[in-house]
Amino acid sequence: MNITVLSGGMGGAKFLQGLLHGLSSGALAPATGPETRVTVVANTADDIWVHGLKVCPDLDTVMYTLGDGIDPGRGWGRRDETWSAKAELAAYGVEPTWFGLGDRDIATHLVRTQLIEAGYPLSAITRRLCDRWLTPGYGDRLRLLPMTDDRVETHVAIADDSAPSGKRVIHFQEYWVRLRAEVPADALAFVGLDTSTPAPGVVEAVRDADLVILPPSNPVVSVGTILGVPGIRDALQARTGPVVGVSPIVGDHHIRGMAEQMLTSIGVEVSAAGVAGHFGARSTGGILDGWLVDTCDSVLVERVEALGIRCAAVPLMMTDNDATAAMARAALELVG
Ligand code: GDP
Ligand code: FO1
Ligand code: CA
Repeated sequence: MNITVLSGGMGGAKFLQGLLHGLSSGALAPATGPETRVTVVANTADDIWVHGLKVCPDLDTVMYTLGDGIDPGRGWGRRDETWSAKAELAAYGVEPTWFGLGDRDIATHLVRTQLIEAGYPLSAITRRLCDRWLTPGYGDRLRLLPMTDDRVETHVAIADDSAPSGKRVIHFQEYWVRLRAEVPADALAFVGLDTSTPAPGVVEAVRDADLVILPPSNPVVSVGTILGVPGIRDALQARTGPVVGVSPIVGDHHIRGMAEQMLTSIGVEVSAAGVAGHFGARSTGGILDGWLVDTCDSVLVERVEALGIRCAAVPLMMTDNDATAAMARAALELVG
């Protein structure tokens, strides 16, 4: 069985850990064959150039998490990290001081940046990095693809009364890391998205997989950006197999991150049903066949089904791999 997962960073990576655990432990066995392969199409609109290095947060969080190199507390960057280079940069007064690159993490960005400068596309570079992090443990059962090889960046317009227009546009990372998303996002700009093209293998992975899963990732700046790459939504529409999503909103709130602010900035109701409606039913031109909501949102099931999307209320907290694998199993059964 071939499964494709459209993933952001931490939320998507944690879901993938549980899915892969469920596949290897046999917990998902009846629904999936012995030879199940997972393709991850990851968001790259969080990417940022800092200190001359190309940093790809969502690709790296998925890669480090599934390769067991992640710092489990932070959910980004490397475990056993040191920060000497960061301290030296701060000593020089070099900005941005608010975006920390760990010494081990910097090696990843140096390899990526020098391969970009040598003319390699991000998809080939990601494969090269995954040879260290994923191939040993997963072989050809797991593939990590950037949504596009083209440069795409999410930028955020915020109020700034010192600016003539009263607004200022900053990189998503500055909004999230420096401002902790504590100010409203007046508007979002996905720089480069409209002219980007899907990376090699992405259209086939989205169109031809037996199942496509939207994990609990940020529906706007993680999944939304992947859907915004011209050709990916069409590939979903052309599918014969189902598309099932897991709500990242539980009890009308995000679990962490900034999904509430992002949904509000695009006028979508911050609820499991609001996000389902935003993605829409495939039968009405949207992308979903099935949608899982948390048990605390069971009152929303009939509202989601009225949209033409199959819906079930199951425990949706990814507290450990078994809990997450149970979510994956519920997703498979909902649309199986
Ligand atoms: P990314 O969007 O995958 O880069 O990761 P984020 O952490 O930014 O977003 C994860 C999204 O998934 C957020 O909207 C969270 O509310 C949501 N999320 C995080 N943990 C859980 C969980 O255990 N269960 C569910 N249902 N959603 C979660
Ligand atoms: N998040 C922070 O809150 N502070 C940081 O200094 C920071 C640095 C950083 C460096 C590399 C990287 O891959 C991720 C990093 N992140 C940091 C997390 C990043 O903002 C998130 O992973 C996503 O981009 C938001 O979904
Ligand atoms: Ca992200």
